[in-house]
Amino acid sequence: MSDRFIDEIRWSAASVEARLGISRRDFAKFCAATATTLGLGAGSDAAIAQAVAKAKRPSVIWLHYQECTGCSESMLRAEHPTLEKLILDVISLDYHETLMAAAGHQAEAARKSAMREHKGKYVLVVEGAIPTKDDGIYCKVGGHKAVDIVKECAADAAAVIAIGSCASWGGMPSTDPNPTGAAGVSKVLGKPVLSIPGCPPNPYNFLATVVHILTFGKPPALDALGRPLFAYGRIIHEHCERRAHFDAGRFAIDFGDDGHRKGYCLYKLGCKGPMTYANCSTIGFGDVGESNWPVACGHPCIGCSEQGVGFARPIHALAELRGMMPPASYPNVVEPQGQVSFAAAAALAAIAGAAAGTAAMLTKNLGKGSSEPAAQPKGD
Ligand code: FSX
Ligand code: SF4
Ligand code: F3S
Repeated sequence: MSDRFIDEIRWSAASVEARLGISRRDFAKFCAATATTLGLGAGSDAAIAQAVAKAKRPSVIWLHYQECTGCSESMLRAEHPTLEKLILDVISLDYHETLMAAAGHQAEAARKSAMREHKGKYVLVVEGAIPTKDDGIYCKVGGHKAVDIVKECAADAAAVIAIGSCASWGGMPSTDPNPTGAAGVSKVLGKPVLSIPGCPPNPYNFLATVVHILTFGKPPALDALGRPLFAYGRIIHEHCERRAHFDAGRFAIDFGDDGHRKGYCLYKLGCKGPMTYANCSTIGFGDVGESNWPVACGHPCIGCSEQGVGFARPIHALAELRGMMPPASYPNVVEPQGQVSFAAAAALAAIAGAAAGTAAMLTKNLGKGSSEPAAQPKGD
């Protein structure tokens, strides 16, 4: 931990303990973990500490439409800090239909008042898809159509965050034939928005994004779909703990078979990790320890965060590999003792430019026979 960070923690100790209600140690751990999640360099934990301890809490208006509230549930399972801490200390959650005590006219008044008082400064979070078919008639809150409320709230927001796959690109409600014309926020607004897809999304990706905005006054680097690159920059298959089994050609074929019990690759059970951009394997879910994500639990990834994959392709259909086939032509990594394979010898021979001679030399030097008939040097 950097000296600057320790000074920062000491300096803001009173503020942290009094305002956040968590110990300095827990606060330091939260800042360091967030900096790591964001992939930031040395010293950024100090910047995060300062921003979270001192920054004025941004007003957040959180809207819900076609969804299962799994995004909010996912947030409730976050422990560093808990959602309670997030609500009370890091952000000012002024409107959230599921969590707020107010109802009816009082709830509407809370939304209007937050929009008025924090005009141009509040963060709008949208959870759930928005029905657009038949002029958006299929979802109303307080007598107003979802599509109209989203546009109204987005007009004066400092930032718009689509949380979950439903809000990002339509998600499950947009599954063919999509009877309500369910669409994501960016489609409804006609402009890109910051998106945290996943069904549900990982709460730390949302937390880290909010903390980045608090700390640096701008969102983290995004891809063309508005997804933070720190979380969605690589496909799951690139950093999956079962990847070695994929490369070695070891697969589970049926649930509960020997390969499944041994933790082999789930590709042949339909895993969509090779088509899905997310950090599920590296960040885990729910604070129950490492390796808590679908593939680690023994179920193939269904691509819940990826448009065109999740809810669009049959769960157990094979994923497209796009140029990543398990290598079938490599020499074995471990040869049976006393044997040198024809493939290994031929590979070395090709490098030396003298296949037959090198194969013969190899077997001679090792003093061991080849398992395949090697070309013999021409004799008389
Ligand atoms: Fe549910 Fe959220 Fe899925 Fe959708 O997460 S977990 S259906 S992405 O909007 O509540
Ligand atoms: Fe992991 Fe799925 Fe790729 Fe196999 S196919 S290595 S289980 S992401
Ligand atoms: Fe979803 Fe696949 Fe991650 S199913 S939670 S994107 S492992």
